[in-house]
Amino acid sequence: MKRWMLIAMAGAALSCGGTNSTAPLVSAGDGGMISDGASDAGSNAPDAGPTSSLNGCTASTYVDATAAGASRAVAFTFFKYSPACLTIATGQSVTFSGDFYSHPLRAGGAPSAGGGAGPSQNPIASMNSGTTASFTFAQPGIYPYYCAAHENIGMYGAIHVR
Ligand SMILES: [Cu+2]
Repeated sequence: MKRWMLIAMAGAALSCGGTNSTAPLVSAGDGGMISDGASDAGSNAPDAGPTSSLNGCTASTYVDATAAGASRAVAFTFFKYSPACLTIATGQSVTFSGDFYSHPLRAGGAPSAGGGAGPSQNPIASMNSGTTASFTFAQPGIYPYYCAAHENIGMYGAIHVR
């Protein structure tokens, strides 16, 4: 029994070394941790970003705000967020600025865009008053949000945390 286990462990170590010599076990992009609908664990290809539309946001519409000096602000006025689709890094915060009374903020998929709750740990809080709110995103994922008053005319977006 003991000898068998030693042999099995040696075999596992050998096969692991063989894999590492040709390609990393984990993607260089995001380690397969981003909830983008396409698992890439074990792939050496860089992550292409979100592959499916969520609240109108797709890989090509996210604005990259991961740089240290980038503005991570979402402004909203008449029936739209700008930028509606924002990419940040884990641990960064996003500030929403506008009139929450006229544009009540909600976390989740807009009903008119297919709905869905998004990640359960979505830090975006419901806002019904005030003019500014900041939320910190501690986990990778895609966090949808929308305006309760105008989601039916396209007022929604998502924060992509990588
Ligand atoms: Cu609105």
